[in-house]
Amino acid sequence: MSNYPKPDAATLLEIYKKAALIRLNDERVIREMTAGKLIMPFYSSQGQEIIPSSVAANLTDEDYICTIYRGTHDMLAKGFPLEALWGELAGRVNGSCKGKGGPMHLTYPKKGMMVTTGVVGSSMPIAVGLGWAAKLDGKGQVSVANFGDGAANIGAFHESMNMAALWDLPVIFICQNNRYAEHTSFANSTKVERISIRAAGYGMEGVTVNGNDPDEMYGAVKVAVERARAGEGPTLIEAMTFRFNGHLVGDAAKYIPREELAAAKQNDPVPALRARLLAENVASEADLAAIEAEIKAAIDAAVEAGFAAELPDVSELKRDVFAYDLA
Ligand SMILES: Cc1ncc(C[n+]2csc(CCOP(=O)(O)OP(=O)(O)O)c2C)c(N)n1
Repeated sequence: MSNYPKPDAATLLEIYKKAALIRLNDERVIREMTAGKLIMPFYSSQGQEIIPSSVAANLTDEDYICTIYRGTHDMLAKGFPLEALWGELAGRVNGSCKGKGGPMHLTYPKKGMMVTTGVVGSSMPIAVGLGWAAKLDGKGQVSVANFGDGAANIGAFHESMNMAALWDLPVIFICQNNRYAEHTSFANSTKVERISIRAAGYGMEGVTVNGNDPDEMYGAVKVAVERARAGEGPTLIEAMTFRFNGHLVGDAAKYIPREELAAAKQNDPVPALRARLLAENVASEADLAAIEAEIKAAIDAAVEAGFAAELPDVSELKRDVFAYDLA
């Protein structure tokens, strides 16, 4: 692990800004839901913020990402505009999919955010297809597939890994191992101790890192991105983490032992990174407070714009479903 390139101070601060945005936004979504203003399924990513923030620090707008229903953190880290997000959550015309996609289908192709899918495991074959396209285009783009530990037991995982390895595709598989798939613990569903060892079975690089540690996470992704851009093929990164909330809002998560959850929250990666920035003099308390105030103001403005916009017209129902217009 220690051989990985470490993020410099400016990169570390960028990672924190994204992690703070994701956390504050997630909290705000849950608040609006609890107040009855948003009625939707929402899969909180609290606890997993450092993973996408460290991934995004290695990507450009031209690189592709695919993610799952628990993917608002991946999308925000890659630069999803807040107003387009809140328009979508509120089901309004100013949403990224004109309010027709909702929280489980966030998409913003202009910045490489290609798909958010509710079908477990399906982010991987789509990312492989995009990786293949990137290889044919020859512009050096990489394609990232995000998924959970449960998804690593689905057929699409194995097919995707095999094809990406066989064709040396520039794909990075990021398994966000948050220890629970819906209500099933990792130990109750998976025989191997580490998902990353499966990479060897397909002839690709595989590594397990502490996904809550920005040094390890940033460094592992940097190496994988360089390998992919150089035409040396895919990497599987298993990022160990923990989700702080139930599977979705409304699930009390009784299946997670209280001590396990308490220990994870004790090591909350967002305040930990904040404390580190202060300790290493990367930023002062005043700097961080100003950054957080700016983020909160941007979220406030996006929430307001989301709720103020109109609902899509019924005539929109059949639009944007196929490449050609059926309406
Ligand atoms: C193909 C398929 N099977 C089952 C489901 C129901 N389901 C939704 S989320 C989920 C758990 C997946 O857990 P994991 O891949 O670990 O991701 P996490 O939710 O922990 O981020 C299941 C079984 C589904 N959406 N799609």
